[in-house]
Amino acid sequence: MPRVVRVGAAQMGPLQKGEGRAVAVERMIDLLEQAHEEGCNLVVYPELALTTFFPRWNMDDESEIDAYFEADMPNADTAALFDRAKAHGIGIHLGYAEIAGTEEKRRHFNTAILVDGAGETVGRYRKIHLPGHGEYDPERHFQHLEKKYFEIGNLGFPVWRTMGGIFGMCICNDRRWPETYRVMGLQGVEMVLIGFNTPSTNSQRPEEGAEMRTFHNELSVQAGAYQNATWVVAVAKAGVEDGFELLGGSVIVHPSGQIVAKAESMGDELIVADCDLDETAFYKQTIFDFARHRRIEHYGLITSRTGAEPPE
Ligand code: ING
Repeated sequence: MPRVVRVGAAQMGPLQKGEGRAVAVERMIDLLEQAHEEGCNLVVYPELALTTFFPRWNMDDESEIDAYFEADMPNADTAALFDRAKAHGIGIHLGYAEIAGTEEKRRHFNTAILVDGAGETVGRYRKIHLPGHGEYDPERHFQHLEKKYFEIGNLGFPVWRTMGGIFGMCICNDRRWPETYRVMGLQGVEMVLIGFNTPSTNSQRPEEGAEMRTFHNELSVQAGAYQNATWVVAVAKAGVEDGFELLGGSVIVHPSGQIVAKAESMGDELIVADCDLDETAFYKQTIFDFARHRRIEHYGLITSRTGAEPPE
């Protein structure tokens, strides 16, 4: 019996700074209803799906910053979405800014949550590869202050047995780093769920625009899928937020590395694919049979050295 998951990648269009969570949740529920009509078992929403991509703004006031974060998930703002998903028996993934810890020591993470079709929380992931910079940079034509607002994730790259397979998560910039997929690949992952908010241009090289960034997006997720014999679902928040454009191009990628579905718009758009998790087996048992082919005795630098050290 093939283990087919009908996945709905729920790309979202822009969320303006002035738009509250209710706007996002209402649109997410519309996408969920579309997914239900198309028979989806799982819906994947973007990174930071409930608010505008606020790391583009330089803020110093703690309450202004914390207004973008969620202390609980689900919560009063998202309960309707979680309840509707459970009622339809659909699993969901969504990214959000998480406040954790205690009043004395509040911790801030860029987080994703996975919930199964019974409404049970399967697990959480906290973004490890934080891009951008930690202080206001006047040289950039827009800010990318994830290193200012988030701590490095402290949950590693876990995978979970759920919904008939082995699922993992990562977030946005994580998808550019091969280590991300390999750690999950070494745990037998069969589907990696990714949300992203990717500016369409490079804040340090304005001539690097959407075409190159789309190429790098697809290169990264296709390589990650193929080299670890896993499905990858990568879902954008897209479009122009307060004058700043985010890349679209959400994709569903087969373990062969081929793109099987791709969003065409820059707005709210559901793309659907029947993902047979058993189609990972051929690659895991042949070309990427890690146990047979990997030579870890030669890989020491990967975990013993952080930055490149060229020869003298
Ligand atoms: N955004 C971007 C991403 O990794 C980025 C940042 C874009 C880094 C392009 C390097 C190159 O897609 C987030 N939120 O990580």
